[in-house]
Amino acid sequence: VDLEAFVRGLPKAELHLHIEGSLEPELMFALAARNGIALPYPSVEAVRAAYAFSNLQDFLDIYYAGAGVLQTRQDFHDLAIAYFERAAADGVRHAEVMFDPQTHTDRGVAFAEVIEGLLSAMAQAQARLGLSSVLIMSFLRHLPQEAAFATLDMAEPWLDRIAAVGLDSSEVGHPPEKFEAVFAAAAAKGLKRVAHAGEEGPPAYVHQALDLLGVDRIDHGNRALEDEALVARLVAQKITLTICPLSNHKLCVVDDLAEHPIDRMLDLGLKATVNSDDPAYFGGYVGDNYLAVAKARGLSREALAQLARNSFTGSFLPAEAVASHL
Ligand code: ES4
Ligand code: ZN
Repeated sequence: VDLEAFVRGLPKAELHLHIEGSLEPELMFALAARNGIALPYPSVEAVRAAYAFSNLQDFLDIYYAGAGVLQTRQDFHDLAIAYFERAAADGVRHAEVMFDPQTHTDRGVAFAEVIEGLLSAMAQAQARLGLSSVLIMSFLRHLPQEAAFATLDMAEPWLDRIAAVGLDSSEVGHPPEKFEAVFAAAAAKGLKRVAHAGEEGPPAYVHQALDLLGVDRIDHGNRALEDEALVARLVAQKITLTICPLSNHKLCVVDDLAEHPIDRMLDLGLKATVNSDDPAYFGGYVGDNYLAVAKARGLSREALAQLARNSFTGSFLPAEAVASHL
């Protein structure tokens, strides 16, 4: 079989996906029309042309503006079901979906609208596509910790439907230590923890995420490679890294996909996985990410299979479910 069919045929989990980042320009225009919102772009093509980023903040400014078309639970349902259909077509059997409540509640959209729309799409994905999923509620790190606490309070009625909390948005200047107390509160409520660290921020932020936030996984973690002792620690503790090759390229975390360290990470014994991050903005879904990095780095099929296995062993699925996918 050709490489494309091989990648598609690998059962895989997606562990790093911002649902707001799966908003394709076509759906953005459809929702803008449905909700009577004017977009600052004349066409779908003009939106896509604006997706040229030189760093994380460049991207975030456009990403938060795009999310403004999401208003009702139907909008969140439509957004998520479109993602699940694409993911299923790529061989994704399980998805751990991040959402940013503050992006919506701060502009007057009720938390219930956001989460109920996502939950109804998740139930439909399970029933129609056989795709299981869990939610990761992510706090915006450029906002104060008190705002994260307010979000955790809002989520209280749905805590049994939320697997974990996460930490995203502008990394540099907003270290994990800023959120130590709210992560402790989330842990006390039985939630797992993940955090973006070492995407643009230094290795010290990865250490902090482990030491102060008690994370089960690191989102990105690329810059951990700069710190030999940290690599040894991540290997010893079997910490999964959710790597996003096309995102890394589009946000200039790597200059060239041909220099992506994914195979170096595997060779070092790190539990690397391949994910799409914000697929509508970075040029591809999870299958595209496997294929692009496989071609750029000449990855073996064994390496691709290892990455796919790591996605299940690094997931929040119970052990029996993990075993059923391996
Ligand atoms: C994100 Cl790539 C990335 N990094 C940090 N925060 C984010 N939110 C959405 N995508
Ligand atoms: Zn991300």
